[in-house]
Amino acid sequence: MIKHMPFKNNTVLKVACVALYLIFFNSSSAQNQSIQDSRIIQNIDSREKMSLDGLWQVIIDPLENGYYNHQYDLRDKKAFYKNKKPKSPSDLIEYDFDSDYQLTVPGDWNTQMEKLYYYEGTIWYKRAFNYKKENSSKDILYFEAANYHSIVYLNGKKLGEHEGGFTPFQFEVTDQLVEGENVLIVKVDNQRKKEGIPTLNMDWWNYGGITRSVHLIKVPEQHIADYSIQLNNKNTEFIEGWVKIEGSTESTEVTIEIPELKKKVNLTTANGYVNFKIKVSPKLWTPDNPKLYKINISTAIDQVEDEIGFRTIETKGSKILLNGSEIFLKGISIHEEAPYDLGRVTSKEQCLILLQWAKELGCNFIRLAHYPHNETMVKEAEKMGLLIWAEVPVYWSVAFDNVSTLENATTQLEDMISRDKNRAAVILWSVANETKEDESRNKFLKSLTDKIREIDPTRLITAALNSQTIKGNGEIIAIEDQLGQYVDVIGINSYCGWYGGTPGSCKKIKWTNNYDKPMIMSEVGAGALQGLHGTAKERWTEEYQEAVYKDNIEMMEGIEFLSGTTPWILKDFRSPRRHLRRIQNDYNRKGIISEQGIKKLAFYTLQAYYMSKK
Ligand code: GCB
Repeated sequence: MIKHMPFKNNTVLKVACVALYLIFFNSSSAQNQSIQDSRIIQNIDSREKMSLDGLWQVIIDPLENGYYNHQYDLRDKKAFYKNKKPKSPSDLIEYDFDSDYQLTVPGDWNTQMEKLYYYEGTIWYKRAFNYKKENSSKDILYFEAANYHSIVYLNGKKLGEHEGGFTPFQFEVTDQLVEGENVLIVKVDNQRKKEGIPTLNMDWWNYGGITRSVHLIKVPEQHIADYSIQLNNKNTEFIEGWVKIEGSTESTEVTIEIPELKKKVNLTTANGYVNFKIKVSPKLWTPDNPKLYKINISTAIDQVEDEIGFRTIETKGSKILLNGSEIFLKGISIHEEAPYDLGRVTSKEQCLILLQWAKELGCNFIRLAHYPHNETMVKEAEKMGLLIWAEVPVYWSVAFDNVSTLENATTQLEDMISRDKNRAAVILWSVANETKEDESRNKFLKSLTDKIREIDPTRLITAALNSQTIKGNGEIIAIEDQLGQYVDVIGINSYCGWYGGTPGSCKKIKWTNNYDKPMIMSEVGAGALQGLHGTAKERWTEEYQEAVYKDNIEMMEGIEFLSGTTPWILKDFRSPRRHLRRIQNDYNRKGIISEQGIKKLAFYTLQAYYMSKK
C-alpha cells in the first residue's frame, strides 16, 4: 500500500548530492533549488498516458454505508470497493455501481446533478478499463486533483489515501494491474473539517468530486521522475537545476539539450540524482515576450520534453524587479470556476477564456486564488505572458494549533511547488489568505515560509493579510502584522468602500508600512449585479462598483510602496455565503465580469487604469 505521507528529507542523500555537485562543477556557488523528494512525476503532458476521463459509475453515500458497518462499527466486508455482484438470486447485495448514477470526470458533482448542489459527503466512483501489460514499464495512476479526501482502490485492494482538494497525487500500480479488465474505485469525500486545509468556513463553493483529469501513465522502469530547470536567480549566465531518476540506484547517463541555444550536456547520476549548471545567455522571459525554450531531458531509455522560460525575480526595498528592472504588477484575482458555465474549470478552452479576459484587462499578472489551480491554467498563463501568484488554501481560521493541520498545509505547499517549480511565470508563493494574527498563526505561517526558503529559495513569498491597523478616524492604515518579517512581499486585502467606508472616502486614506518591502493590494473591490444600474451611492449597482474602483485606484496611486494589485475578482463566482436571492443568488458578485461573461463598468475602469500604467 502506498501512503501519501509528507516526505521526510533524506539528509544522507542530500549530503551525497551536494558533494557530487561540488566535484562536478568545482564551484561553491550554491545550487538555486534544493533537491526534492517529490511525490509526483514531473510534467505529465510529456508522458505516454491513457485517459481515464469520461463517465464514471457513482454511488452517493451520505452515511458512508459503503465503508463501515455502523451497526457493529466495523469496516464492512461488503464495502463498496469490493464491487461485489450477487452470485445467486438469493444473494443480498444492496449496491450496484453498474445500474447506479453516472458522473463525468473531470468535474465537480455539485453542478452535474441538481440533488448534489449542496452535497457534502462521500461519493464512490467506479471506472473499469482494459489494460495490456508491457514488459519493463511502470504504470502510474495519476489524479490531477479530487476534492477533498480520496481513498483509492484498484481491483479490490487499497492503494492509498490523499487529503487536499487541489494538488495532484499518484500511485504506482504496476503490480496491481491485471491483464484485461481492471476496476478502479475511488471514495471521494468533500466534508469540510475543522482541521482541514481549507477549514470549515470559506467564501467559495466546496465543489466535490474528481474535479480534474485522471491518467494511467506509462514510464520505463527506470525513468526521469522529476527535474528542476531554472535560470540562476543571481547570475543570468547560468541555467541550473537537477534531475531525479527513479527505478535505479545505478548511475545513469542523462542528457539535457536546449536545441535553440545549441547546448547539450551529458551528466551522470549518483543515487538517482544529478545536479547541473549550464552556461548560457538565453532571451529572458517577460510579459511582453514570454519566450520559452524547448528542453529535452533524456536517458538511454526515457525522454521528457518541456518548454521553459528564464527570468529572475527579486525585491529591492519596496520594488519588485523582474530581470533586474522594476515592474508594476497589473493583476486580477481569479477563482478556478468555468466561464459561461457552472462549476469547476474542466478544459483548456475554459482556462484560455479566463486568461484572455485578464489580458484584455491589461494584466501582466494574475492571482490564482485561493488554492493551486490546474496545471494547464499555469502553463497557458505562462505562454500568454502572465506572471502568477500561486497560493495554498490556508484560508481564514484554519486550526493553527494543530500539528496535523500544519503537516497537511506543508504537504499541499510542497506539492504545489513540486508541480510548478519549472514555470518561470510563477513568481510568488502565497502561504495564506486573511488569517487572524496571533502567536500560533505566526508560528504556523513562519514554518511554511521556512519550508519555501528551503525548497525553492528563488521565488518570492507572500501572504494576503487583512490585519492592518486603522488609526485616527480611519484616515491612516498601518501595516504592522508580524508576518511582514517573514514574507518578501506583503499582500493586503482592503475593501474600502464596501466592507467599510464609502466610495469617495478611500482616496483620503494614508498608508504606512513597518517594513521596507513591496506591497501588493491583493484584494479590493465591491459587489454589483451586472445590468443593475443606478447611482454611485446605491449598493449592488454597476455604478457603485465602478465608484469603488475609481476611489481605490486614487488611493492606491498614493501608496509609494505599492508594487501591484490583484482586485477581487475577474468573474462572479459561486459561494454559499451569498444569500440575497434577487441579487446574489449564491454568487459572490464582486466579479468585474458576470457569470454570463458580460463585462461590468468596473472592468473598463480597471482596464483604463492598467492601460495608463507603465
Ligand atoms: C476576502 C476573501 C475572499 C472573499 C472576499 C469577499 O477578503 O479573501 O475570499 O471572497 O473577501 O468577497 O468578501
